[in-house]
Parts: sequence; C-alpha cells; structure tokens
Amino acid sequence: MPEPHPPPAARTLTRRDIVRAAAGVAASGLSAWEGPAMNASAGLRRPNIVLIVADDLGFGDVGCYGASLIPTPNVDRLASRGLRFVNAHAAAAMCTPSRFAMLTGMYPWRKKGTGILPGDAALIIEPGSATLPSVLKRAGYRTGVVGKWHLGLGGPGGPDWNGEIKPGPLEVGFDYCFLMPATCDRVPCVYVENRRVAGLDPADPIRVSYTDPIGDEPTGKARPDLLKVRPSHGHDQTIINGISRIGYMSGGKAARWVDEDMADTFTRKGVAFIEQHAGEPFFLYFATHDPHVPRVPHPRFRGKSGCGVRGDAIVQFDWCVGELTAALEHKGLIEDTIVIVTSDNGPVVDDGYDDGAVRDRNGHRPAGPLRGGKYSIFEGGTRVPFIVSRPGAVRTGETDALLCLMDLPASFAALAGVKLDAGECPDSLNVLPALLGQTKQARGELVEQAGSLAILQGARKAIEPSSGAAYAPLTDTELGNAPEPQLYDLDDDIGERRNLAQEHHEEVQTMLRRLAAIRSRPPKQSE
Ligand code: NG6
Ligand code: CA
Repeated sequence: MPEPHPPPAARTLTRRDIVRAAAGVAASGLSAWEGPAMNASAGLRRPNIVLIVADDLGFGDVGCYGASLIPTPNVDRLASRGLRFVNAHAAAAMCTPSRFAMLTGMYPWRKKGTGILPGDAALIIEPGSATLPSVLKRAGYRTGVVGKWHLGLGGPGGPDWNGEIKPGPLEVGFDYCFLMPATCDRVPCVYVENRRVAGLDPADPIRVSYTDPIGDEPTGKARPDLLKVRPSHGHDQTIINGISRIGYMSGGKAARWVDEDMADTFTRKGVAFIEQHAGEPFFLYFATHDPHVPRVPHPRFRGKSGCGVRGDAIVQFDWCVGELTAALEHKGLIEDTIVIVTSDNGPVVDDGYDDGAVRDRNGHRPAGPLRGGKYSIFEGGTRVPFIVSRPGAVRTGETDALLCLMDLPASFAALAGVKLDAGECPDSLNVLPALLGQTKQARGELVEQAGSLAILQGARKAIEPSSGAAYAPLTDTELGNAPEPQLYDLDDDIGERRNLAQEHHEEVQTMLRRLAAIRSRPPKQSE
C-alpha cells in the first residue's frame, strides 16, 4: 500500500506564484504548449487532452494505488510512465456537483440545483459560459464528451427526448457528444448523440416520469421475478434489460442500451473521436459508467477480479483505458497527448443493488487507507486516484501536490494560452506546473463538499458542524457528520480517527472562519 504523502504547507496560491511557477517551467525548457520530447513529426502543436473519469472509483481501487485483487495493468502502465497524485480531489463526494465543478471551475455549493439530478432534469451549466471545453475551443481544440453526463439536458422544462435535445453539451463548449444522459440506474436508458436520442424510432416515442408510473411495462417492485439483479434499496421502478431503475419510462425500445455492452459502445465512440481528430488538437472527456451501479460488466470480464462484480467492473474500466491508450499509440499521438485518469467521487460498495459486491469483496478496501467513501465528508468521499501521463513531457513518479478536478479549466486554459476573464471559472486555479510535475506547489487550501463542507489547509482539515446523519441511508458508509466541529491532521492521521478540535479550539475556529470567507467570495476575486 503506498503511503500517502503529506500535503504541502498551507498557503493560497497567488498570481505571483503562478507567474513564478510558469517562469520555472519556461526555464526548464518546457513551454506552455511544447514539451521537451515533442515528437518532431508532430511539429509545434498543442498537446491533445484525454480526460478519463471513472464513476465512483475509490482511492484504493486500482493496482498503482494499492489494490492487490483487481488487475489494472493499463491504468498502472499510465502511472508508471506518468505522475501519480496522492492528494487530488473531486470538489464533491457525489457525481453532479463534482462534474459541475470540473467543467465550470466553480464550487458547486455556490449554485443551487447542483445536487444529484434526476434523469429528466434541465441543463445546470449556463450556455455560453466559460467551461473546460469552451476555453479549449477558444484555442482551436476540437472537443468531445463520451459517456456519463448527469448535468441535465434541455431548457427549464427538461429535455424533449423525441425532438431536439437542447441546450446540452453542444451549447457549453463541446463539438460532439455521445451520452448516457444521467446515470445507468436512472431512466431514460438510451444514448444521446449530439442533439438526438440515438437510434430512436419516431413511431415509438419515449415518455419519462420521475413521479408517476408511465406506460404498461413492469416495475421491479411489482415483478421482482423478472430481474437479473435485484435492488437492495430504491431502484424498483421500470425494468429495462432485466434491471429495475430509478424513474419510469416507456417507448424508445429500439434505442435502449444494453448494459453489458455499454463499455464497448463508449470505447468505440471514444476511439472514433480520437481517430477522426488525430490531425488537430483535441480534447476528449471520456466518462465511464464503471464501477457505478448497476454493475453488469460484459461476460468476458466476469470473474476477472478477486473481489466480485465491483472489481470486475473496474477490470472493464481498465480495459477501456487500455483501448484509448492503444488508439493514441496507433495514431502516433501518445507523446502529443496528456492523458488523465481519475474519478468523480469516492467509492461505494452497496449503492442500491444486491449484486454480491459486499459479499464478495474479499478484504478489498476501495478507499484504501481513507475513512468514508461516496457521500462522505471524510477523505474517502473526495480524494481520488489521479494520474497524469505524457511521456517525455510530464515527470514520472508520485506527487503530494494538492489539487482539485475543478482546477482543470484554469490549468488547461494556461496550457492552451487562453486568458480567462475576471469571474470566469472563479474557483479554478492554474496548477499546470504541478500537473506537469514541475513543482509540488499547487493549492494551499481546498473546500470539500458532501452533505456538509470541510476545509483542507495543508495537512490540517476542519469539518464544519452538521446535523446530518452519521451513515448514508441503508449503507455502511460513514458520512462524517457531527454536531461539533472536527479537526484532523492528515499527516499523522490519514484515516481521520483523532478529532483534535477540542485541544485546538482556536485553530479550528480560524479555519471555519476562512471557510465562511471563501463561501462568500471566490479567493481569486479577493487577490
Ligand atoms: C442515489 C442512488 C444511487 C446513485 C446516486 C448517484 C438510491 C437509493 N441511490 O440517489 O444508487 O445513483 O444517487 O450517484 O436511489 S452519482 O455517482 O451519480 O452521484
Ligand atoms: Ca459518481
């Protein structure tokens, strides 16, 4: 098990730091968009970016982060020729807020309506605003998203599944999309390609409801005998492909996905995007469903991990990473492409289906040494695997630089030479030198979000008091909520077992005041 390293001393990154760090990069011969090992045949071009984001993959879930029962050779290979971060975080311990922050560069708790969305929610990102894809588009990148979206589609009334689905990814900076609209356990179970449901027969229109039963198809509640995976909590509405989901749907039969084929389908679309844009700078956001529930990996991955179906879904995820990497190699682009592998939030074992994942876990610890997991304000909620690889241009090894997925917009804007206007991506910091391994100086502090908020400053972490539940409903995940403030020293106590708040009363109050200040104003605007 790798020992997570202590984060750097608490300090906020200032503009001057960023300028200095950038100067250091230039002095080392690594300019913003031209690495030292630049492939001569590729000429002077900006690197492509392939951002691979797993769903609910934990800090201890892949081999290079200590998993011994789950073979992940492709992720491990990227790590061995790249940089492995041990203090990288999602902005939140759930999907929608985490991805919202990653794409907009804004803390999700600044905006109402960024909690876990139903499958028929309207788009929550402002069309035309500065986003990770739109800033890259300004620099001439071709931008695509393949896989999980879960940020809503359509205007205030929600998406028109049978017509033009707009606004969506194409209105917030992507040139191309092939989406699972929300989650795999939420209806509608169809793919959206650009502005249409893929493969929809107009004679069989889709209807969706999150309140009332719709159509005459069986539900998991009424017909559990029809199910190939039974729910353990919730997830008992319309049955699609032998799995009951959250929400009701009817119609769209020809367009429905087959869960077992989803990883293959996404991978095919991701590889096609890479091949199509091999001659120009491109950004691909590849968002897998694995290892989120329902876990029904393709039969060829069944039994391939030593810890049940959740591990098998991670083996399938690793296969996707291998295929995308192979496509880059095949096109001669591996040295011209920054590949990132990470996750939207921490792990959960039983997230609502009785799929044997708890029974078969075989001692595997999805969060590694961390406490909590998905939904939790403990580190297991937001600290995620994060690997950056670009052979010859990104240093190899391990780094304890503190960063957040929310920093990608400002960092890649810097990489592409785009200047963000004041107020654009307001909480996103340019940590490009740390991403490239030129420095371990990145963020000095970060706000983490689950049901409550916490502030991380160097090795110290303060969690605000909260009246929330101690455990996630019907699961054994500790949420970290407590009516009194909590203070942990992550250098000595990465597992957050010793609450130091009583003996360091002043310190915890100072940290919580700082949290309140960030809440009222983005730090970048106070400089
Ligand atoms: C919860 C679901 C869970 C999962 C989660 C979203 C129930 C009981 N639980 O409400 O299964 O879908 O939402 O996960 O319905 S996330 O990774 O997209 O945030
Ligand atoms: Ca997730």
